[in-house]
Amino acid sequence: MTATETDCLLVIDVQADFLPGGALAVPDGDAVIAPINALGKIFRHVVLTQDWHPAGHASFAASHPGKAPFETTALAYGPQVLWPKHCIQGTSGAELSPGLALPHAQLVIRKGYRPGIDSYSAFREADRTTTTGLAGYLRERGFTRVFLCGLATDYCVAWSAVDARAARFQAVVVEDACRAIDRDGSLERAWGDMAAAGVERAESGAIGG
Ligand code: VGL
Ligand code: ZN
Repeated sequence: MTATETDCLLVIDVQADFLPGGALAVPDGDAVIAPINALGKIFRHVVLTQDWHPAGHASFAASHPGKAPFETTALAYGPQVLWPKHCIQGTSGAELSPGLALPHAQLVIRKGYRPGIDSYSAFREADRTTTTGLAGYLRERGFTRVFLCGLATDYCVAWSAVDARAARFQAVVVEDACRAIDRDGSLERAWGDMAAAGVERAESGAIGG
């Protein structure tokens, strides 16, 4: 696979809270940094996302008395997994990893900033109607394909990839540049959802410039 001028690398949520020692650490999460930096040397166009929640966000278990992290609750838009508090606006846990070597990244899109709505996807919030503006940005820039990497495979990467397809972009998940939370079969389910949506898979070593 060759990266072209109409391809954009989409780096999902490589933030302190998802890395070892963070509030919602993804197992082996820091293993994504080296392959992402290598991809950064291949892709001229890079967009980053940043999970960016206000304190007291509806996706936090602590916002729901009696609920524990990783339980599910019903919100107005449907079922919501409840998480430890993470990626709170302006905190060190929300910062992008200083290990990322992507000085040429062109946009950081923040998501999950509405108090009552989560947003795993970089394109569309969990109510499935509120958009982030990313599809319009990518289209106006002339991109037709996105390559996705980052954290976590089974949540923000998968939902972003599926929504990229819904917005009529080609979507390729770079498997070795992602890591998963993988609880209760979430990773297998996510790969099934992505396959059904027409998301492709690749290894970073198979992508050239
Ligand atoms: C994510 C759970 C909650 C992710 C974000 O980046 O995959 N997962 N917020
Ligand atoms: Zn979050």
